Amino acid sequence: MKKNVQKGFEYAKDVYAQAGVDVEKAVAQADSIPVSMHCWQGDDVTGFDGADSLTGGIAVTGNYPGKARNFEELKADIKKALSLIPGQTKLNLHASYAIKDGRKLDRDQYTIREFQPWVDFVKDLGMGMDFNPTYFSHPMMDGNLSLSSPDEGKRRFWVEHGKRCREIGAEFAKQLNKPSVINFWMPDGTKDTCVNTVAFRERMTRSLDEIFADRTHMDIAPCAVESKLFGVGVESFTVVSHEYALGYAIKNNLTACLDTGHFHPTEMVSAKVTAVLNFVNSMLLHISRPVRWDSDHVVALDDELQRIMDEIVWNQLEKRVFIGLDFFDASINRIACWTIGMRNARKALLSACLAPSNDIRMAEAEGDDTTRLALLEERKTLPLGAVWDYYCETKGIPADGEWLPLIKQYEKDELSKRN
Ligand code: RNT
Ligand code: ZN
Repeated sequence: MKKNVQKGFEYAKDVYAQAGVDVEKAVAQADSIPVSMHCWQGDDVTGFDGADSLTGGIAVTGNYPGKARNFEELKADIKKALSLIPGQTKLNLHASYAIKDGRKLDRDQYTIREFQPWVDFVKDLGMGMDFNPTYFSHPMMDGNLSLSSPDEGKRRFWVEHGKRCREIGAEFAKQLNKPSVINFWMPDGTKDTCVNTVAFRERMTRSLDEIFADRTHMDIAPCAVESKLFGVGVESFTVVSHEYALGYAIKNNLTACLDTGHFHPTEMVSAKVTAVLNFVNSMLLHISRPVRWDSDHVVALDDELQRIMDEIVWNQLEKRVFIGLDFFDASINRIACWTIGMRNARKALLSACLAPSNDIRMAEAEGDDTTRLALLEERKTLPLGAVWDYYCETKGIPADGEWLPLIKQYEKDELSKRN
């Protein structure tokens, strides 16, 4: 342990003790909350199953050198990022990252075989794995339609894909002994005004009902439905809007997925957490950073991230809210993207655990809103950084200021050799 880190920690422990907070307990709590790291930041959502372009109304911008081109490179990059991220991490995989090894089979035929190499990879690292059917970047997409396509052949293809993904996710959970959340996001919608919105939603509902009719493994592989406001080229009508997704999840006892980039600019997901949890047992978060639109910038340690983590931790919702990240930035080093975003999520969790939340809540209960505001404000400058550095060091993870040179070195040794 470096001397200044130890000294900083002793000071921080003192300051927090004065605020009535047990630092060791808070660190252990923050460390144990899982955060799911999305595989798709590493290769700009390209995947391995043959897509030549990204469709579905999502977009990656930038052309920073060194993008992972295959399974080996993506694994190496993920491992590098993980060596710089403390805490319980899961890997969040998309079905388009199937390892086919030359076998000719399509998304409606995938089985655990195409993902066993991924399971082996995360098992070695002691991690769990979440999963996503991939309803984009594929020739069977009907434009931007999948499960709501009027083309019955295409609709059936995507229903089968959903069913296969549920089987695969359940297998992840069994082999890894940790729940696997399976998230369904469909980009379905129209560029211009849609007049028979009912027909699209009826087909979507029929498809989802077919996929979720079989209720087996819902305990170990809970399924989530992700809502969205609009996409690029899907501006006028989104089939799985927020009301649709939430309604479907409530009615069918599924998990509700809220992506922080999928709402109107002044709408905050932090304000929705305890509202939504009145009606569903669990929710999934896709934490992103929307800049003016669903831009998927790297997650920053901003007020909204902190508010989300405060809501979860202060209301003891850790077991009901699955936390995942969802962003893709190709304009800067991609491994730094993972590292910065994941470390920020964990910092916000740590800050939530370290805050004197009991006193804040007590002030509120007593109607002392003055004290509530004073404590909320003072909490912002408590010595979080000193505890963070100490936490990283005890986990064998580089403290702030120390991880970036390691990424720069990796860029020189590995990434610069890819072109
Ligand atoms: C798209 C959704 C979705 C995707 C990933 C790749 O707007 O947020 O979650 O980002 O599935
Ligand atoms: Zn998302």
